[in-house]
Amino acid sequence: MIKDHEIFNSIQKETKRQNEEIELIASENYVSKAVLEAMATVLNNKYSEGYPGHRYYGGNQIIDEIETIAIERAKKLFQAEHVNVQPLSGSPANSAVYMAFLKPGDKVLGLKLDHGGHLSHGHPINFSGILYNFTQYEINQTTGRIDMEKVREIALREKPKMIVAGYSAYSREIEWQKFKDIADEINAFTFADIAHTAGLIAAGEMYNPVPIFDVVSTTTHKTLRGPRGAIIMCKKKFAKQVDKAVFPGMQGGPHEHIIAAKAVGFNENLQPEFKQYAKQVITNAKTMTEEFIKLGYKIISNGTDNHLMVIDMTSKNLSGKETEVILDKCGISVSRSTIPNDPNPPMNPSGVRYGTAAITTRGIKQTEIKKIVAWINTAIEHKDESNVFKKIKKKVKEMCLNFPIPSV
Ligand code: DSN
Repeated sequence: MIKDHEIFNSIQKETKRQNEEIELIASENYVSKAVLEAMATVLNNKYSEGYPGHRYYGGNQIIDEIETIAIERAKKLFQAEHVNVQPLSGSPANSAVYMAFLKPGDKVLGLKLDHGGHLSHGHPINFSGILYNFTQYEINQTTGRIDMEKVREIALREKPKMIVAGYSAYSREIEWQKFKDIADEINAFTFADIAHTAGLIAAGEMYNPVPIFDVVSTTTHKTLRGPRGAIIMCKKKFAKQVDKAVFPGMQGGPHEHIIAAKAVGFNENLQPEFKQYAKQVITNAKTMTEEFIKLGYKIISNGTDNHLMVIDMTSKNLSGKETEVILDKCGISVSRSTIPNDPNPPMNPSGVRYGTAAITTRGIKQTEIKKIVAWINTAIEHKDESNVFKKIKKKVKEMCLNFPIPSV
């Protein structure tokens, strides 16, 4: 029985929008019905501050069971020695990591935001940049890749207490072992934020930093295709300090309905079909970059190893925001993105980030990718013609209805 028609109607409209439009935002995905169902349960009703076997409230026997299953599945998935499944999302997870390993004012080395990093990797307007003394490294302007010699040079000069790797808008493999070797030279902690590529790593399609790095965080809702949340993985010797930083350091009661959904998602990640999915995500992204390159678009690093790419729109005389608005009118969602050394501000940057995690979940493959890129190009070439957008939107809808999102 529907009790709240107003919200129900909005949810129905959003379901229709998601089902009839193309999602190319690199950080989004569609979860299974099983993941959605776990979230909408009575587990929401429970307070369970603490950890399995050590709670500050009664009645947590079953909650302990659920959280332990989530932990064990995540450990198996990433070959992790210790996992904390309670972080509410990516930034809270990262704040707990810093709290566990650093004191305010400590020096940290992270990738600059406009080079593909994340706000929580030391941007001056973020808690990370306010509380800690970040030095930033950059990607090489010519190759579009991280220059490990340069990272080493900065690390040896600055001697940070922690080095952060793992990014939000970087399309290439990361040389985890080289980061670790550099960190060892200066006795620094290694922290990987794999929020974007975790699903591809879990599926064995990208290199895994978990066995190498001291501590690794990831959100669970991007390529990992689980509920909106995060986890922290670390070496056993850091388990206590990480757990203490999450609770009571940063958070109160964990969201056990989300933890149950994380467990359901991890179980899906462990299945052979998920490996196939991850492979196809990368194949689709590679196809997308090839199609864009054929049409004269400039892709940072000239290709991709993962699910995303950043395209510099300056050669098309459009900003990232303008492109985002045009494509929105065609039923295609993308996110504007900075490009390295972007002359424009983050709210109106010069690039667009595209990702294939969500569309691949729908079953979209190379044939459709080629059509999607052609539609994007047509929209951009006819940027002032709303009748062109309407025609594209119709074709987008036709394609989408052949590839329904899960749970519709
Ligand atoms: N908002 C996420 C992204 O789009 O990459 C990162 O926090």
